[in-house]
Amino acid sequence: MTYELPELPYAADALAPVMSAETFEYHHGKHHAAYVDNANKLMEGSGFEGKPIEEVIRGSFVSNPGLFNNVAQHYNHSFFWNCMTPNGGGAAPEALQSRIDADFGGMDGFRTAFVQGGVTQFGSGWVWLVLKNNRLEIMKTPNAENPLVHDAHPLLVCDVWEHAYYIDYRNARPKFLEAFVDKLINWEFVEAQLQAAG
Ligand code: MN3
Repeated sequence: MTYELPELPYAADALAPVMSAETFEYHHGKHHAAYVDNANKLMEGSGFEGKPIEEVIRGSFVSNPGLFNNVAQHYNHSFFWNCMTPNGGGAAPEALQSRIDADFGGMDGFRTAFVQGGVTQFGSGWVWLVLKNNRLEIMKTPNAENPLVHDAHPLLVCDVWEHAYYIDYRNARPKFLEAFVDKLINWEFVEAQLQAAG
């Protein structure tokens, strides 16, 4: 078996009430698990066996959409769980904050741009903070797409598929995105991605 469903980096009820245990039961336990199962089935005989996940994602994007969708969704969800922490949000570490100040004019500017990116992603997809051409940018992607196929380094992501927020926020995607920024973001993880990308 190539891929395995990762354990959540916190208890399933640790982010409640911002993100409930019931949401994790379905989102991690059913949706993410299904992407892992499908990725493993589609990997067999694909020619991508044994390759690093980033290479599978970049290599299959055009040539093998079925494999791409499931492997990229496994990558995106694993990344998403790590972007959140109990009592998250608030201030970013100093090095990251200075980049946010330079490229968004401060944390309020980042918050507005990130929420707007997620709100305006029409249909299913993701909103990301990425490093591209040595600048921080907001990137929105449809379905399973991610920054790896757009020559960018992912630093932070929020899932804006309806399954990510419908249990806790019903149709209120903006409220979900605001709560994610204000209360869930694990800025230490985002900072570590910036250092690794730099
Ligand atoms: Mn999802």
